[in-house]
Amino acid sequence: MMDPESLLVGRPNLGNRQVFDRLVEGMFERRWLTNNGPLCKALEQKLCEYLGVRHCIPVCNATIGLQVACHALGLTGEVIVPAFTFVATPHSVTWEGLKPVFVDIDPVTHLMRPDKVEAAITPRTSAILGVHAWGRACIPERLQEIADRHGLQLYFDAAHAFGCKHAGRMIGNFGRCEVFSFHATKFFNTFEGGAVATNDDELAAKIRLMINFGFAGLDHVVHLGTNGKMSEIHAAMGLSCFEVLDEILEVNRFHYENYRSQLASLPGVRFCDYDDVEQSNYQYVAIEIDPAGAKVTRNELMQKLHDQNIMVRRYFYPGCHKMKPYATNDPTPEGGLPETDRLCDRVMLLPTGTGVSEEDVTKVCQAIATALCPKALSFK
Ligand code: T4K
Repeated sequence: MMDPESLLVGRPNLGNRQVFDRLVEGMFERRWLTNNGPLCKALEQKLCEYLGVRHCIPVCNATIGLQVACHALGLTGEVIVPAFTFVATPHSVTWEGLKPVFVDIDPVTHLMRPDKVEAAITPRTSAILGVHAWGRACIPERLQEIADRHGLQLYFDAAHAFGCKHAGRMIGNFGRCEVFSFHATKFFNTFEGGAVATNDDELAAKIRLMINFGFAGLDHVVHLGTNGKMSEIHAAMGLSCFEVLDEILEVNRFHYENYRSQLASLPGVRFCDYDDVEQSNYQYVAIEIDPAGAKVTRNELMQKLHDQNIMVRRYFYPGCHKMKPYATNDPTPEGGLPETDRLCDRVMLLPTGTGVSEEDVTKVCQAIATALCPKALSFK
C-alpha cells in the first residue's frame, strides 16, 4: 500500500457522510444487506434518472460488469479493443474465452482510431469494445457506423466516464451497453462497484439474471450466471456521493484549470484537453512529457516527484499488449502500436479530486517546474 500521507493520484472523492450514516443505520435496522435490496434499487433509479437511460444495473465492479456484458451479448471469436487502457478491459474479454485484438490510438485524443478498428476486422470479429479514456467519448457515431456496416456489436468500457456527455447525451446511452466503474478512485464511487447501462430491455433482463447466478425466482435457475451483485453498503456510498456530485465536478474542474494555467506553457508538457462542447467529469489530469522539449523523460520526472512523495502515475504503462498474458500469447499486431507505445512512455496522471487542495496542486506544479526548468527562478 502507498503511504496515505503522500499526494496520491486516485485519492477517493467521498460522499456526504451524514447521508451515508443515515442510510447505513437503516440498512442495519432492516437486516437486509445485499441481493437487490432497497438501497441498490434506489441507486439504480437515481442512476437511470441522472443518465436518462432505461436501465443502469449496479454491479460489484466494472470488470465483472464487462465480463457479464460480453457474455450477455453472446460474443464469439475476437473483440477489438485499444491496448491503451487498464488491463481489466482485455481481461474481461479473455476471461470469457475470447481474443482481444489490440488497435492503435489517436495521439491527440488517446482514443481508438476508427481506421485501425476497421483494418483489424476479420471473419472472427464479433464486437468492438470502445474505451472512453479519461472520460472522453470514444467516437461513438464513427464506431457505430463501422459496427453496423460489418454486422458487429458495439459496447463501451465507460469506467472513466460517469457524468460525461457526448453530443448532448450522457455517456451510458451509446452502443448496446456501457459499463461504468464506481471504484474508490473514480469520479463517483461506491468503494468497489460499477453499473451496466443500456436502453435495451431484453439485454438488461439477461444481465439481471446473469449477475444473480441465473436465478429467475426462488430455486429457479434459467441461465448460466455469476455473482455480480452490488451490496447495500456499496449502494449507500453511491447514494451519498450523488449528494455531492456537483461539488466534486467543480473541484475537479478547478484543479484541472489550475494545473493547466501553471504547467501548459512549460517546455515539453502537453495536456490532454477536454472538448468544451462535451461535458467532462475532469477526473483525470493527464499530461504528456516530450523528452525532446522537457530535457527529461517522463520516467525521470516521475522519479523526482516520487522522491518528494508526489505519487503521480503512468497509466497505462506499458500498454496491455506488452503485459505478460498478451505479450507472450499474442504478439503485437503487424506494424506494432507505435502511438500507444509512444504515449505509454510519455503520459503521466497528476493528483486531483476533493482529497487534493489548491496548495497541493501548487506544490505539484512547483515540483514539475523545478524539474523541467531548474533555472527558472521566476516561477511562483
Ligand atoms: N476499465 C478501465 C478503463 C479502468 O480504468 C478500470 C479500472 C476498469 C475497467 C475496471 O474497473 P473496476 O473493476 O476496478 O471497477 C486502480 C483501480 O483499482 C482501478 O479501478 C482503475 N481502473 C485503475 C485505473 O486504477 P491500481 O492497480 O492502479 O490501484 P492502486 O491500488 O495502485 O490505487 C490507485 C491510486 O489510488 C493510488 O495512488 C492509491 C490511491 N488510492 C486507492 C484506493 C483504493 C487511495 O488513495 N485510496 C484508496 O482507497 O488500479
